Amino acid sequence: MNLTLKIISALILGVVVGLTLNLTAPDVFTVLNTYLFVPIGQLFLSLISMLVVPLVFFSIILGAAGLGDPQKLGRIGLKTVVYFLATTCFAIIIGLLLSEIVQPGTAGDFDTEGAEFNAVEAPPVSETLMNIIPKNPISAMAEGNMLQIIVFAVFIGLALTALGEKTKGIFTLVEQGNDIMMYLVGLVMKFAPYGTFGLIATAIGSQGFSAIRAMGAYMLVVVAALIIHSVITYGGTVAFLAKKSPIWFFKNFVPAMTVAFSTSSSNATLPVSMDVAQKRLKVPEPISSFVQPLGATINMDGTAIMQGVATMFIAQAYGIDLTMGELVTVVLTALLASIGTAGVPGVGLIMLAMVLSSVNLPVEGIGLILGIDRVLDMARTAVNITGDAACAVYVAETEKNNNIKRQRAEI
Ligand code: DAS
Repeated sequence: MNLTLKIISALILGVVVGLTLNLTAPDVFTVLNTYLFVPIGQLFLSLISMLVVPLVFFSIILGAAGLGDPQKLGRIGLKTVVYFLATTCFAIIIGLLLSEIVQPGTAGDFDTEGAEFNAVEAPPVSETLMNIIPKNPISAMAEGNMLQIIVFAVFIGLALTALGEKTKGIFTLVEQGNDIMMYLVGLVMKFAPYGTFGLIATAIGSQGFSAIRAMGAYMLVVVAALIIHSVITYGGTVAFLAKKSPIWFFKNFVPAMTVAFSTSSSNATLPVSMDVAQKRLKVPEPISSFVQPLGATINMDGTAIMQGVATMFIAQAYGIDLTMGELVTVVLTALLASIGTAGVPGVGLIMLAMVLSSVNLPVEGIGLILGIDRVLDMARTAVNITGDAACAVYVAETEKNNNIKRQRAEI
């Protein structure tokens, strides 16, 4: 059985075991969860998280150097960022429209009196963007500050390109470092089915069927918006911008989506999503190494959808009508919040407080959706990294066409 099938089977088995034990034998679930599910799940999460910083560092250097001249890096950077911003805005609008049609916040009596949430002060996005230049690159790596690591690696990559032959030895070292990281990714991926099973059994089992049932309408709208956005935006990107088959894209990217689903972490999934994009979607390494780490850090369409739907759900639950001006504010702040969201579990919910505050909605309303967020985090993380891969496929295809046009012009 190939790895994809093994991972999907493990995912399904984890859901079935988690739900069944939670419903029929909660005590057995507690024991198995403590001594089996959590340990193997955390072991897998630690193994892939261990590779993220060195892999992003080496691959971004190669990406920036491999793209050659800064002009090409600038062109690809601009294409990538414009795509990220456009698709995130589109994602939020899908979430808002669907919430307006379905009205999930009016689907039941929600205990708004009892709802509470202690908002952790999220760093303002302006601060995040101002801090992207690392004062101390080593501490940026130690803290896992992905934006600062990316910026430092881009500078090194540009320097390697500028210095050319003089730094050939260093370039070779970086290439070998990246090869080592990608080899280790392959090794860790053999453990993915077991890790996926453990993570899913823990997450689904500890959530319980009751939480899933109670938040049915809200979950339905978020999941439906995630699917609509993936099919229309990413399917459309692959079909019309990259002129490839969407079925080919989603079928080949499933292993990465499954790992994202089970880990709920874009950062932790990055080694896998880059490996899958390069080997199965044939995205050239320099483009994959630039687009996907940047996307895992600032491009979170799935999170933006959750933030749009959650804002509408909470407004509806409190009987508050948002004006068109407030809806535009929600789109802008959810866009900024998804840029500021780190690629780790649950951060999207913390950034939601920023979106709610922007339209004076009660932040404690997050208490209504807290219980189900862990499950939804899996689905939105899978969408987050799929958007990065769709962008990489689009950029790779248009760059290939650019090169062909340039070669024809030179003949
Ligand atoms: N789980 C985050 C991620 O890694 C996103 C979120 O919390 O919404 O993409």
